[in-house]
Amino acid sequence: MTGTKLPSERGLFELYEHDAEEADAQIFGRAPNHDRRGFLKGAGLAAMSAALGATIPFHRNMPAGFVPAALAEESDPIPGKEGLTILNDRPLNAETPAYLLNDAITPTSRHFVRNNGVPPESPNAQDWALTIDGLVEKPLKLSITDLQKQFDVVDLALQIECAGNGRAAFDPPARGNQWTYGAIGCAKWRGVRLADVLKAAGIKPNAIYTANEGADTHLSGQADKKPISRGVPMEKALDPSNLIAFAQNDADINPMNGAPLRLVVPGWPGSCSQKWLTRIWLRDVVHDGAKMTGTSYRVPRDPVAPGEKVPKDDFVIIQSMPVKSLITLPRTGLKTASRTLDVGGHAWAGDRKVKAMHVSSDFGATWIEAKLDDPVNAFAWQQWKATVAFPKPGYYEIWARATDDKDVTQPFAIAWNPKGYLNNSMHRIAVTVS
Ligand SMILES: Nc1nc2c(c(=O)[nH]1)N[C@H]1C(S)=C(S)[C@@H](COP(=O)(O)O)O[C@H]1N2
Ligand SMILES: [Mo]
Repeated sequence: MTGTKLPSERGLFELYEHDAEEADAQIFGRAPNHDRRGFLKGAGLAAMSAALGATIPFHRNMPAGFVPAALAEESDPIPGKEGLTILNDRPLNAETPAYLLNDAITPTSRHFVRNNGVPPESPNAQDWALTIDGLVEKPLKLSITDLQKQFDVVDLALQIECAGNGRAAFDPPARGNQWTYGAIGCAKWRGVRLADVLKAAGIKPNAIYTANEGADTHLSGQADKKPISRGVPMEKALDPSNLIAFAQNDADINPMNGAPLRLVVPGWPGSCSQKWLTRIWLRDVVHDGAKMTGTSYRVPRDPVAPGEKVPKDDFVIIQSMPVKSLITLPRTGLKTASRTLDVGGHAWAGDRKVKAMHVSSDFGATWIEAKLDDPVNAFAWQQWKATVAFPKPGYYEIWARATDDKDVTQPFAIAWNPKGYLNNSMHRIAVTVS
C-alpha cells in the first residue's frame, strides 16, 4: 500500500477491525456526512485498488465502514503457509492454531510469521552477503556458500516464540498483535553456529552486545528508518545453540520466515532472531537499535497491578522466556463418547529445561503427572502426553502446566504488564463427553 498513510504497525485488517469508520476515513478520505465514503482521494482509492488488485468502478456507492468482501474473505494469502490465522496484513502477522502445532518439528507451512516491516522482495541467496563488523579484529563479509564452506554446518530443532504470544488475554488489553497461543514454533534449522562466526572475526575484549540488521524495510518507506534491529549480550550470543540459519526443515527458509538467511537465538524473545540477516556488528554498549529502546520487548522490573502506569525507567529488557506449554491434542471443543482421552503437546522454558508436566481435568483440584520427553537438543520444545479419565458425561476442561528445572510453574492468572509480553498462564481446552 503505497501512497496512503497508515499508522505504522497497523494494516487494513487491524484498522477495520478496531474502528471501521475511522479506517474508511483514513483510507478513502473523510466523507462530509459520515454515511458515505467521501470523494475518494486519489491516493486512498489507488491504495484500496492496489490491495484488491482491480479498480473499483462504483467506489462512490460503497457504504462506509466495512471491510471490502474480497479482503475479508482472503483466507490463505501467505505462500507456503497453511491454516494460519492472519492477525494483521501490514505488517504481516499470522499465528498457528494450537491443534495444528501437534508435530514435534513444526512444518514450515505452520510456522508463525511475525513481521515488523516490509520483507525484502525476491531476495537472492546467491548474492546474499553477511557482514560481521564493529568491535572485531577482522571484519568479515561472507556469502552463504562461504558460511557453508568455512564453518561446521549443524541441524538443530529450535523453538522461536514471540514475546507477545498470549497478549490477547490481557485485561486491560495491551496494544499490538493480539496473539492467542500460536506465536510459537519449533522447526529444524540448519546453519552455522553464531559463536563460530563471531570467533572467526575475532571478538575484541570491549565488545558487550551484538546489533543485528536485516534487509526488510520500514513501513513508512523511509530508507533511514529500520523496522527492527535487536541484539543480545555477548554471553548469550556465544551460546553454541544459536544459529545463522540457511535452511528450515531441510528446505529453503520460507520467505516470511527470513529467507535466505536468519538468526535463530532460541529461548529469548523471537525478536532476537533477526530475519533476512545482513549484518551483525559488535558494540561496547547495550544496542539501541529499533525496538531495543523505550518499552519495546521490556517489562516492569517489579510486578505491577493491571492497568498501572509504569515509568519508562522501571522497564528492563526481556531475556529468557518463561516456562510454558501447549495442549496440541486434541483440538479444543472436542465431543467424545469415550470415558478416557489421550492428550498431549509440548513444553518449553526459555534458557531452562522443563522438569515436569501436569494435567488436570477437574479445574485444577487434582493433577496427574504427564509423561515428559527430554528435548532432542537444547532449546527444542519437549513432548508430553497423558491419559485422562472422565467419571461421567458432561463438560470438562483439560488444563496443562509445566514446571521448569528451577521449580517455577506456569501460573493460572496472567502477570499483567503494559505491553502484553510473556503471558505464560496455563493453556486449557474444552471437552464434552456424551
Ligand atoms: N528482520 C527482521 N527480523 C525479525 C523480525 C522482523 O520484523 N524483521 N521480527 C522478529 C520477531 S518480533 C519475531 S517474534 C520473529 C518471528 O520469526 P518468524 O516470523 O520466522 O516466526 O522474528 C524476528 N526477526
Ligand atoms: Mo516477536
